[in-house]
Amino acid sequence: MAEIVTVEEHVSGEAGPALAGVVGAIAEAARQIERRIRVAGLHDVYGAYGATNVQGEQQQKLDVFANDVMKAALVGLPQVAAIVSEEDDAPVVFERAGGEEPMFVAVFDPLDGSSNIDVNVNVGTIFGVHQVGTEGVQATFLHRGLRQVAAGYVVYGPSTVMVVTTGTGVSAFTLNEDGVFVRSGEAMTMPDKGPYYSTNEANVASWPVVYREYLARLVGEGLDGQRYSARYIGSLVADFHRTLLKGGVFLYPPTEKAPKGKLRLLYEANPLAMIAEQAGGAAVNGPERILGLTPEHIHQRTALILGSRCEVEALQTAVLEWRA
Ligand code: P6P
Repeated sequence: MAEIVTVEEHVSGEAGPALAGVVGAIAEAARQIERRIRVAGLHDVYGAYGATNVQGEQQQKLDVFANDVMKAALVGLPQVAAIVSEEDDAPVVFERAGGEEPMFVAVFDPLDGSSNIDVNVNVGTIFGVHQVGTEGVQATFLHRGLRQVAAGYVVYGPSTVMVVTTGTGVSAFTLNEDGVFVRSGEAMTMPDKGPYYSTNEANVASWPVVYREYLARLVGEGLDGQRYSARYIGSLVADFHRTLLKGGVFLYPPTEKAPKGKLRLLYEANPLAMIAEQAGGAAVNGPERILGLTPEHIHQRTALILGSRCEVEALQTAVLEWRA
């Protein structure tokens, strides 16, 4: 019988009890989100909530539910100083007695890809955790992704899997019949190339030409002898999870509609970039490493190309030469 290690036990062993408490709270929220999603068709939780979020997007009822559940799980932890959510205009700073060491800020997209729920397609929760430094809580919101002390996501699918890193490798935890996230993978590494590219090809005509030429290479002769198939679920967490396990590249380049990129830096790109790098992959915005970007505001968007080192480095090289 394989040893049962929970996500809380694993993180505590890697990074101590305080950070394990934060990741454990996110796991508890994920359990509640999974229970609601699993029977979404039986309750009036499909469809729009009737409001728009700071992103200008129609909030789905489950977006609001997931956001409320994540906040409720984190607000009670003395080591959590504040949170940043895709669904909230501003950070939520908790009144803390102070003196608690260490203190953390959690940033998250509580339910990414939620419009897919109505058609029973995978969705996910994405999170990053930063430690409050001497600069104080407010400065923590604009930390570079390099300073994340933990990052990960939960993909709700045929099974519910939580993938986490605290900076010493990537591990996976599968939600079991008793509602416990049990370790199902450790020291996970991303294949160094192929076989999939993952992008919304309807946007190709509006990409900068260097991205169009790069995609034409993948579709045509391939890269370093690797030929490619297309896979695009339209749910970032699911597209990334496949890329982590099977290899290849996910691309969301700048488009005419989103010239600075569509995906959010703090709570989508940075957490997945940390997982990608910890698994031996890479993540860029085109020319630059995602984790090295300094955010200007909490809902900043970015272009995002991440996955296997071979494909991401080939794209980054092409963009740098194109710009030169
Ligand atoms: P498009 C879902 O709305 C999301 O934020 C990500 O999960 C996904 O990768 C992306 O947008 C899909 O965008 O423009 O291809 O529909």
